[in-house]
Amino acid sequence: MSRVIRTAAAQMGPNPRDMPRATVVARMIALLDQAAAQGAELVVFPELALTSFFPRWFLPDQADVDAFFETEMPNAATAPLFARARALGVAFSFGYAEVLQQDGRTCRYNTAILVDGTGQIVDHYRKVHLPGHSEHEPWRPFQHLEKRYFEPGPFGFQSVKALGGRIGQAICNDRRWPETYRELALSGAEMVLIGYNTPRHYPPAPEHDHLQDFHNHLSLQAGAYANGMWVIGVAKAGVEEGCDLIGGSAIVAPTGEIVAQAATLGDEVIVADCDLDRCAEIRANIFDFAKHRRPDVYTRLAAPGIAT
Ligand code: CDV
Repeated sequence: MSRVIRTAAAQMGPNPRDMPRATVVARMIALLDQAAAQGAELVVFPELALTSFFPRWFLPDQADVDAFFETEMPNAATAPLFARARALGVAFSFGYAEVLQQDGRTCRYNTAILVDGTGQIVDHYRKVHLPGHSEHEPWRPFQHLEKRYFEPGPFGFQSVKALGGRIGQAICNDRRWPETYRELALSGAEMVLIGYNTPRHYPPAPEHDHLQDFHNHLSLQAGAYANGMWVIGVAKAGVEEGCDLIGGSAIVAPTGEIVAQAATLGDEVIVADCDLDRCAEIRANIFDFAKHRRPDVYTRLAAPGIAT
């Protein structure tokens, strides 16, 4: 039986702060339709797809922060996306800011969900690696307050059975960490979906600004190759509220090769046939985990300490 998933990366252009969710969702439906017309069975949208990337602002009033969060999913704003995808029988994933009550307290996560072709949410991932800072730093041209507005996802990385294979998710900064891919691969993931919002300017190390596109693909390609799995990287791109976000959405094969890449910084669909059986090209050979991996000597990897 074929295990080819025709997969679309649905890159999105900027979401201005005052763009209503209904308008954003209408753009997502247009991208979904384009992808489905090309035969896609899975459409992957970016991190925090429904709103502007609000961690760039210091918002002293919690009500202003909460306006960017979703209290339930699906909800009135996203119901049309769920309905269209279900009618088309297409699976999809997207990121959003999630607030929920857990163990008697309010928790806020940077979340991504995977929805299967019947409209069921089959995976709920909460971002583990939150970049940035938690206090207002006025010296920056823009803030990166993920550590203020979210708490880290407590559940780590796991893949789920979906679309005839095993699919995992990660979000933006997670893609720079080798542990993300290895944890997912060890859970059996054959494909990893990763949305991102990456400013071209990195205030703490501006000398690396010219490397942002390189580091993006370096991370996605290395993660795919060293773990023998498909990686779908999807940007929210372009100039969003004066902040320049990189594009470069890419579908990466288990060999580390980019097989499709976005050419613009706006709403754009790219499609590739992702054969999950191609994972074996790597996993049955150079990265045959059972044969060659040496967890017995990787003792520092899961330990909290860092040698000084
Ligand atoms: N949304 C992100 O996680 N962005 C980070 C930036 C701050 C470096 C990233 O790793 O792309």
